[in-house]
Amino acid sequence: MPPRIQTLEQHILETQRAHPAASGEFSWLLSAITLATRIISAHVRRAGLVDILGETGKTNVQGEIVQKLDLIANETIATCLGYRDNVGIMVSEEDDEPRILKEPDERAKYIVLFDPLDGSSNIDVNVSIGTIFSILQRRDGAGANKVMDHILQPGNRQIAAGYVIYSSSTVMAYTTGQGVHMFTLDPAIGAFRLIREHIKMPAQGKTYSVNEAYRPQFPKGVQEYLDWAKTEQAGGYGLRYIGSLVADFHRTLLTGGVFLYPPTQKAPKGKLRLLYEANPLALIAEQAGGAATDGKQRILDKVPTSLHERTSLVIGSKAEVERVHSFWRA
Ligand code: AHM
Ligand code: MG
Repeated sequence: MPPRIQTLEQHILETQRAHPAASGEFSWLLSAITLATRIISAHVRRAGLVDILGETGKTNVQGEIVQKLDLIANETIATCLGYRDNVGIMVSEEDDEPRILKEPDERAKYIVLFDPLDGSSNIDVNVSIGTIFSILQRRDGAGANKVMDHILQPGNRQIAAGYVIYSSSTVMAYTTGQGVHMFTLDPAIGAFRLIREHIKMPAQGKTYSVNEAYRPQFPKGVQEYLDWAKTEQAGGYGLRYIGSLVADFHRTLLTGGVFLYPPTQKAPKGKLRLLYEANPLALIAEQAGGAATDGKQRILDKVPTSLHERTSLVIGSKAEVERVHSFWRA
């Protein structure tokens, strides 16, 4: 018999079948995300041929320059999710405020948070970029400030998370808390095909990934770790830094090592966003046997206090994260 082709949608349905209480609602929601990322991938592949490269001339709520593809990706995801009646709220890194599709209720129980195009400063130079998503369920007994109560939940309450990397191929990794599974978009059939199930991040790995140009701005302990990594005693670490979180994380997930974005003088709380970047990747890291902290505590235990909250991030192989902490504790 020829080898079996298993698409992402089949994989989700089969995983759900193992849980008789599952209603299929969740796979309906995830199919909106996979559709959106297939559309974004098609745009990315044609960038340069049509007028979608470059800046829009606008800055987002975080003061960052908005690229044309940022906007396309944001609206694509919003449109695809907008047709799913079980999504109550959408929260995007590119939007000032949450988009409330429906007051979350028994039916519209999902809250989807996403970074539509991570690493977008790399778009114009053909470096890998990605989409990151996190899914929460509405919170029972939310208080007066209901919308924010539904959104500002710690990462350990995520019911799913994932990312798509638009690179030499388009790859999606996702978890629903039962391991991490990876799919490659087959352009011939327009579907994500299963390539690896239950991915395990190597327990250690001799790669550190950090924007070392900020070294003088890092806390002393981080500087000491970076000094140690270059010693003979450390045993030959290499540095890899793409400057696209999804790409740096994808490499770390597959080959081990550690990615760091510590606090700097310019970004004393770190640069990366807790809700759309750190939380989803932390869930994936942990599900693959890795670890993720902000230098002080587990990322997944952080209770967010605002929508676009930033955090420092140390993520990767367990032993390497611990090694960083042996030099630095925030
Ligand atoms: P973005 O979401 O606006 O693209 O910003 C996040 C990106 C990450 O992908 C990457 O890890 C980081 O910014 C790079 O920052 P720096 O250029 O300071 O090294
Ligand atoms: Mg980002």
